Amino acid sequence: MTFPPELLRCLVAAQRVTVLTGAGVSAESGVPTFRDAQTGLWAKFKPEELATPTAFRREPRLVWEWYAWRRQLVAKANPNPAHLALVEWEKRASSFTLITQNVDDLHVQAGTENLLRVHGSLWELSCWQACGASTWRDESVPLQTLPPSCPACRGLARPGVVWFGESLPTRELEAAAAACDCDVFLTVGTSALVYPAAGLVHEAKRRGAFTAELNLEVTPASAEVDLAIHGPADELLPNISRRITP
Ligand code: BV8
Ligand code: ZN
Repeated sequence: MTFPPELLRCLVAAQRVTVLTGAGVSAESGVPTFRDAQTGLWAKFKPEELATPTAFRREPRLVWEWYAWRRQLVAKANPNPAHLALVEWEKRASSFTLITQNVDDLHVQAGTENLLRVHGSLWELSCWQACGASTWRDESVPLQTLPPSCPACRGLARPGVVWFGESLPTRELEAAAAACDCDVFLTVGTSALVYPAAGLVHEAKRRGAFTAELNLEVTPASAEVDLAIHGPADELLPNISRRITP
């Protein structure tokens, strides 16, 4: 697999590298991407319809059954060469920030350190009643009770993810915006449809970064980036990482 010399030159020279990942990075781990996740029982639902506060308010049990189904899928998944290549790259880069839209925590499992999870995690929960209890981690599969309760007030718990129509966590969003000040911004395995995450690559380009997209298909970002390479992330990323690390 060959890469345009300009890409390798920019990556080798880059002091500050920022990478944005989406569901395509976890596809090879067996985690269905967000848009093709709906199989079997879930085929009749659209993710955008289930991943909302309105759906949860109306049918908390149904929404929790969807998340419980995704948790048991992700529980069987392991990081793939794409996740591991990003861990190696972080070790060698002067400054490296990984922004992920994924809620599967596979970047955490792989060992990425400077990670911004802008859409939360399937393995975290918070109190729907907002009793003040802080977010807690629960990796049990299956969950003890469905829907689960808040350990502090015994009220309804909710998945620790960001739903459509909800604002992204301020700390992560501000850090992600700051990471647009970089030499190279790479967007990997995302349909580039969901904002504000999808806007980051444009912000990085506006601030002078060399921008590249690694994705299986053309996306709305493809025409905007300096370089769009189409192929599987679990092949492209290890290949790039090998070529740029001494
Ligand atoms: C916000 C967590 C401010 C949950 C997710 C109306 C009202 C309110 C807001 C809006 C509105 N209209 C628009 C908006 C904004 C909205 C938005 O962007 N909507 C889109 C659909 C138009 N955004 C929001 O609501 C955000 N909040 O704006 O707050 C606000 C507040 C109040 C009121 C107004 C505004 C919140 C967005 C976060 C939503 N939560 N996830 C959960 O997971 O259950 S988003 C969800 O989709 C995923 O987390 C993922 O992050 C995101 C994008 O999906 P991708 O990761 O890109 O996956 P996808 O399947 O789409 O694509 C995979 C790609 O990989 C494909 O291109 C494929 O070709 C490629 N691929 C596959 N295999 C491989 C591969 N590539 C390489 N290698 C492979 N092997
Ligand atoms: Zn509570």
